[in-house]
Amino acid sequence: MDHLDSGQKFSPKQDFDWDANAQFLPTSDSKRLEKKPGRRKKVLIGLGLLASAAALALLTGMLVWHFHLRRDVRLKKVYIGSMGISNQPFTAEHEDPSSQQFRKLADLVRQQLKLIYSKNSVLAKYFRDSSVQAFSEGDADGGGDGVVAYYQSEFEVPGPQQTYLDEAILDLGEQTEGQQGRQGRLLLKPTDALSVSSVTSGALDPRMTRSSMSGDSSNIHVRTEGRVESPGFPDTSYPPNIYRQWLLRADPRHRVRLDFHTLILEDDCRQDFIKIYDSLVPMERRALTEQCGYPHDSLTFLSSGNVMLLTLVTSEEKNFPGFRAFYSQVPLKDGECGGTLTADEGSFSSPFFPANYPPRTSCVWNIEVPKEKFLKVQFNKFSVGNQSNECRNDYVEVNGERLCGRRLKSTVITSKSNKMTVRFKSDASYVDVGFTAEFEAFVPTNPCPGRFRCRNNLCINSTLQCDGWNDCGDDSDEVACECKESQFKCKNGLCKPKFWRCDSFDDCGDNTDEENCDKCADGGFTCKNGRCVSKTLICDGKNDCGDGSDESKCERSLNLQQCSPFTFRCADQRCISKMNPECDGAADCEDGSDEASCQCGMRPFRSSRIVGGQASQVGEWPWQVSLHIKGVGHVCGASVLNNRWLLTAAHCVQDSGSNKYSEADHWQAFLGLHVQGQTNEWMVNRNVKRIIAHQDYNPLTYDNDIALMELDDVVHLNQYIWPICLPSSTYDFPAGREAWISGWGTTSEGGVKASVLQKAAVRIINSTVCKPLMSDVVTDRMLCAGVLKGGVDACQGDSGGPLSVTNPNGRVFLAGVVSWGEGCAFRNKPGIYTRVTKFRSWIKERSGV
Ligand code: 4AZ
Repeated sequence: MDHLDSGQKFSPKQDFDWDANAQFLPTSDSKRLEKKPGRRKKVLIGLGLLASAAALALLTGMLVWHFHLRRDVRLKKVYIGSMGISNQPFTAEHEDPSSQQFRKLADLVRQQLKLIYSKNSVLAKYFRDSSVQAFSEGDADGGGDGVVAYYQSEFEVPGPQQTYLDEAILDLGEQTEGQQGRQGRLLLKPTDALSVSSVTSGALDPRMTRSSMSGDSSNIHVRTEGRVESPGFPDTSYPPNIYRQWLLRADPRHRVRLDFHTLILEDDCRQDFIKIYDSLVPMERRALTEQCGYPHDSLTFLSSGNVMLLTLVTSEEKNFPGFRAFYSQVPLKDGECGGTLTADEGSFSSPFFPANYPPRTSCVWNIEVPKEKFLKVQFNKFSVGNQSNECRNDYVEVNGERLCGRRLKSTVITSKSNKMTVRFKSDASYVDVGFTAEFEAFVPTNPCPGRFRCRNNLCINSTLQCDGWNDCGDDSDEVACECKESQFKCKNGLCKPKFWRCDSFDDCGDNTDEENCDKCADGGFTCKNGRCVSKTLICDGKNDCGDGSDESKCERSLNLQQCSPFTFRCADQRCISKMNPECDGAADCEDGSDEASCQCGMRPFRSSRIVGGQASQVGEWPWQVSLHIKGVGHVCGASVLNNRWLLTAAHCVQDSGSNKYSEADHWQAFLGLHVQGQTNEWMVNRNVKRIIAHQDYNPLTYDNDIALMELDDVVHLNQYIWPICLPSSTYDFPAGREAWISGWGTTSEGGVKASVLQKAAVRIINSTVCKPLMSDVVTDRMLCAGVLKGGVDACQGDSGGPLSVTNPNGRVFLAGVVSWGEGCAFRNKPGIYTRVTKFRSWIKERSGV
């Protein structure tokens, strides 16, 4: 950048320097001036005039520079676009930029662009040159056959005129886009041959134009399936400062399909991101998605036509593993979505669900049932565009009412006739997962035969009415209820089970179930041992309760005179009053031991079945292990503690009849595994050298259900194999805290085991709430977690696996080991886990970890 361009001349700093110069009089003069006042006046006047003249000259210079010279400082602006050409056939040679056909057509396109720009005074004045980047088969929307040209045009514009140029380019796109599909709109003299059906143009994403980046692009035909990966994947992180493009083309009348298998980038999209376009140039109007970080939504994308562009931009900052995606093509079919539905019930979904729907798609479902019936449609999953602009981009329309955005609860819409029309429409950019819907005919006088009808028209099992759970989603099954003896009445009138009082959860919705829980009088603190002390004594560094519980949850870490079961003990045996100080990023112990051994619990490179769960991402649970019995397959889960030791459940390693599960050589541990039976580059398996089940494990009660496994050889830790943090014996996992279960267990009780690693979110449940639910067989060495409403739980095959809890610092701690439960995912039957804090010293003693 030259000095004029930088504009620094007029920065406040320079003005200040100029003032400072004007003040610098020779110091010797000041004395003389004092002695001779007449002369001093003259000198002052002279100096004043001189200073004014200098200031005037400088000001004039500045104005001349600003209004004349600076005007001529021109900026280079690059715009990209596509042009639909209906009177040129597309041939395979047009894919090859070095072919004669490519160059010939590119020349015509450049001339055509010049002509288009010449008709606009702003564009004509500042236009420099155009180049054609690629051609593809004609846009189906833009007039069938023909060709689409993708180009880049360069302009040089004086700084202040930039916005006019941007507007002119935008108008150009809008003018012609309005006429898309109108064949043969001649913008060039007939002799110049091109018949342009559409022109779309726009500015390049500024993050793609950083001068420090090195660019590269590849042309891929997706007729044969294959994969694209970020450079270095999976062995190394992607390089810094790159701008990589993959131009993907399918056969005529096919779509490009791109499935991401792994995608782990930096969290900040300003630094690193991928962006996918429904085009061969990175035009914002055709952007399908932008992704960074560690996305959890569907990562399958489809183009509207037969091209797609994938781009990767990286910064010089931290670099992450990157991505791997599989490409393929799918034939474009007429009537791909929508249709006439005449059955009494059925279902339909957005095209390609659960993949993201393609752009520029519209579907119409006409549902018609016998005349005497009405219809209702229930949307279960629903994520269609964004809601902020009145459903103008992507939407579902039912009987004229538009729905869009993300809906977490089911939405039911009824019609007052036997017909219903459902339309789905996606625009040209930014796609989403879409929806699934079920429809049902009903007799108007009895919309929910044998079931309860919610206010939102959902039908639920009648037994669910007034049971304390919001089954309708709008609470309508829980209003106007007579509270039963086992229930209490919230202030808002809802009835909730008594055992939910004071469990740290706002079950009422108005928090009245959590009020007046303190046993101590006003101003009193209830110690863990039940004693009452003044609240002013909390965290004062003294053990006022007698059990230390008044000093256990302090913000600051005070060095305590006395240790207690609720305080953290540093390696030097001194105790501190801060809650959960280990690996929280602050050095609390004087000897630093609270932050030692913290190579755990991070999802590497991040700055950042199970019943009722969902598939996890590759590398999301790098401490998850699959324990196989040789010749049988997956039996239990386990967690990585370090490069040699695993932690699992003791009940996994008990002999059962002729099965000698207690013998190490029957086992094989798979680390870094994602899909059962599918190996990958980073997965390793190890034989087991030694099993140490807890000496007090009780096979009848499942008390002390914990075991260590030593691998026969160390593993190399990487982003897919990483230890989870072990909590100290005083670590607190409070009731209500979110925890995650993961495993390959069955996805329903007695069902089949999952092949892709599953995950589900549950919550820690207060032991006093949990014990009566589980017939009081939960011991202090067990921890309850689950979703009391039911539907989410660990199940057979998840045993031994982790219950992972993330601390505020982003580190993941092992709160529990999957142990047992009464069936799986039943209402009011939480999962029971081995409470790991109770075994911290046992683990240390037996394994050294
Ligand atoms: C099992 O059999 C098992 N719902 C594990 C967890 C649960 C039930 C059974 C908890 O491995």
